[in-house]
Amino acid sequence: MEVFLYHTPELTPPDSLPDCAVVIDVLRATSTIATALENGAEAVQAFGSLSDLMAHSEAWPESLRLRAGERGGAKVEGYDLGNSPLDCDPQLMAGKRLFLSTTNGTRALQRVEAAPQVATAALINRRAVTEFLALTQPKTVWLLGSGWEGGYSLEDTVCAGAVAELLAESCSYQIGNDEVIAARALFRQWQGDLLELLKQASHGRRLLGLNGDADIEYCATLDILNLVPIQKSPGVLIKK
Ligand code: 3SL
Repeated sequence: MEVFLYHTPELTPPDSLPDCAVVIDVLRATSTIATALENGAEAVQAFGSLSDLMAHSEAWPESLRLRAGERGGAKVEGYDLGNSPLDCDPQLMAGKRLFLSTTNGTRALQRVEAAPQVATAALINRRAVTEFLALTQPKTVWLLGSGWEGGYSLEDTVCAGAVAELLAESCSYQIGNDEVIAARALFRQWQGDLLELLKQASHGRRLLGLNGDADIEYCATLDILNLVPIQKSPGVLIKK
């Protein structure tokens, strides 16, 4: 297994895909996806654009769907939910399909949706995703950060480092690029205070300004969910 890290979809090699892509958007899309599935959502269907989300979700029975839209950190007007994982409570999620569009995370998913295997990772389900990689041993793995509007995200990098660090404990793998080494070093430096790192990150500060303290605290917690969101058809993620 050879593991690469790309900080944003824009930095991935063009016209290329890995055997397994692991999309990361700690704040907050992949934390929300894992939480929604853990709490009973039938699936999460991700869309880059809000208009596509509206068009596709219209065909789904109203009683079985929830629309979640986020732009710039805020809930999109007229949607059932924004992108807070803490809104994904079991009563609301049970049996529903969550139609989700966010600023960066769902765009990152779109970039790799044609890969043979697509999963999502966040700090909250880091161990489950790592065990999945160690078990399935894909030949090439991309850890793909979502970033923010084409730029670097500290919180996605530390999560990639957390996966890469734990993976090294359970199997040997080849390091595909320098980004993996840097991410592991970042995780080693901050593993004792991930909450503080997330609060210092630029998107963490943006969310703090939007009263997102509780979300950040939740998203900074390692290994609390034991599931891997896996793509079953393009853009549609289910619980593994
Ligand atoms: O960019 C994204 O995809 C979102 O996760 C951003 S936010 O945390 O909902 O603001």
